[in-house]
Amino acid sequence: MRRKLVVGNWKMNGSRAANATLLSGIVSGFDAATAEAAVCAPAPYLAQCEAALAGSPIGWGAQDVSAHASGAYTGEVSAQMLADLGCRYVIVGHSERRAYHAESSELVAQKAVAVIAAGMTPIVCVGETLDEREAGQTSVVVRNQLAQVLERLDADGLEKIVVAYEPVWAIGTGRTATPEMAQEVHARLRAQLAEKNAVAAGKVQILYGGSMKPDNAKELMAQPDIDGGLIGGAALKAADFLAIIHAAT
Ligand code: 3PY
Repeated sequence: MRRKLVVGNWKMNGSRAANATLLSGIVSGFDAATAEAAVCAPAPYLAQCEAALAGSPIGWGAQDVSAHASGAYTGEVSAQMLADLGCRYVIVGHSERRAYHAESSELVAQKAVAVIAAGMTPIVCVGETLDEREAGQTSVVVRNQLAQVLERLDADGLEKIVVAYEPVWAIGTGRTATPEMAQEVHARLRAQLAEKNAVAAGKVQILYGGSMKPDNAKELMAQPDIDGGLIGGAALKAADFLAIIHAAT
């Protein structure tokens, strides 16, 4: 039985003062019996997350990572550095990175492998644009994005990833896939994982992302292959984030 996982993707938001309020609100209202939870903060605030969340079951993580281990890569942050800061998760391949930083699925796969090698869990994002959906390409697009990661993993590695399906047209737009639309893609992603290893596929958490909010979270997470959410804007208010976690029960 897979536990639900709710991860806040803060994107490039926050300040020390705002994070302190947000983190203490989440910690005081979180009930570990409901679901697993984590926040993915901008890199400069990871140490603040470590301090605020130490001793709490809530995990923290980063929103990106270098595919390289170390060396002359100015501005980059390695997986080992994130592991050193206590990160449990690293988001890789968010559509904003694919779109604004031209990240290919191959690079995303290399990042996922680096994260696993450093002992953390990559949250591998896949998703189609509106044009791709309207052209009937959704299945092909998300399959190809995930395939690059799966090629590099054995059954052991497969169990160490989380997948997030985030239709690009639903990110930051207020539009959400219907629970049925999301479930259809999640089921296909799980079938793709099962082609590699059926037992491991049954354990992988597949999150939905893209304008998940307190008022649509329950319906989405009630679907058999939706194992939680990767939350954007609603993760910036403790009450909303906690309401989404609560909806996972
Ligand atoms: C959103 O919901 O806006 C996201 O991109 C979550 O990652």
